[in-house]
Amino acid sequence: GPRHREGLEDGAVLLRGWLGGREAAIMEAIGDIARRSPFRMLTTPGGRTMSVAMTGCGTLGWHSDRQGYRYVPVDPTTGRPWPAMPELLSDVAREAADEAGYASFAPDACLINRYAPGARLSLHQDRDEDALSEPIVSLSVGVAATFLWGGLERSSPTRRIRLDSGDVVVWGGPSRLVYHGVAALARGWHPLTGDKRFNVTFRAV
Ligand code: AKG
Repeated sequence: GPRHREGLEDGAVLLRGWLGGREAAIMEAIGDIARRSPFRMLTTPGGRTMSVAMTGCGTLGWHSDRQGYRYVPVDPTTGRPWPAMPELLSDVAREAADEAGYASFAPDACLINRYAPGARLSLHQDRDEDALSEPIVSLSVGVAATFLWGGLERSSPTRRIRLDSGDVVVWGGPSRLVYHGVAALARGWHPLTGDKRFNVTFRAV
């Protein structure tokens, strides 16, 4: 659909339809990355298997295991560096950040989340980065999801926001540490992704 922008709160915006027809090229870029660093289900520090499958790109990748959450320069699954961040992805991230008021965003890490029906991401803060002055940029491709947008406390009230394919959310500044998550993915169908949803989150670490 057409692009339009919705303020979520101070420092956070939802750019509806921002990808504007670039979803197929983004899915190709994700496919190239996943051929080199496959999707995997990580273990939380508490020993649970996450329902979202993940991979990444850039000079650092996010990893979780019994030792905790952290960024690592080598993919533990392959023993090789993470695939480089494709220019298409860094361009989309920089342009969206710019539109949201965060100039010259230069992410080091992309985290790629793949949701099958029923997969969910519980409420959390993104706080494994040192660069808390830089925003998070998060794009959606495929089946629509319900984004949970809370506040600065885990107990803050949570809004439910529908994210469609092509939408981008940017949060930073006063909203950088807002708790957020994704409700269990409903059954759906999208021509590019089948019954799945892909999310790419860009971070300066
Ligand atoms: C994260 O990767 O920290 C997310 O919260 C992903 C959000 C999404 O899938 O829309």
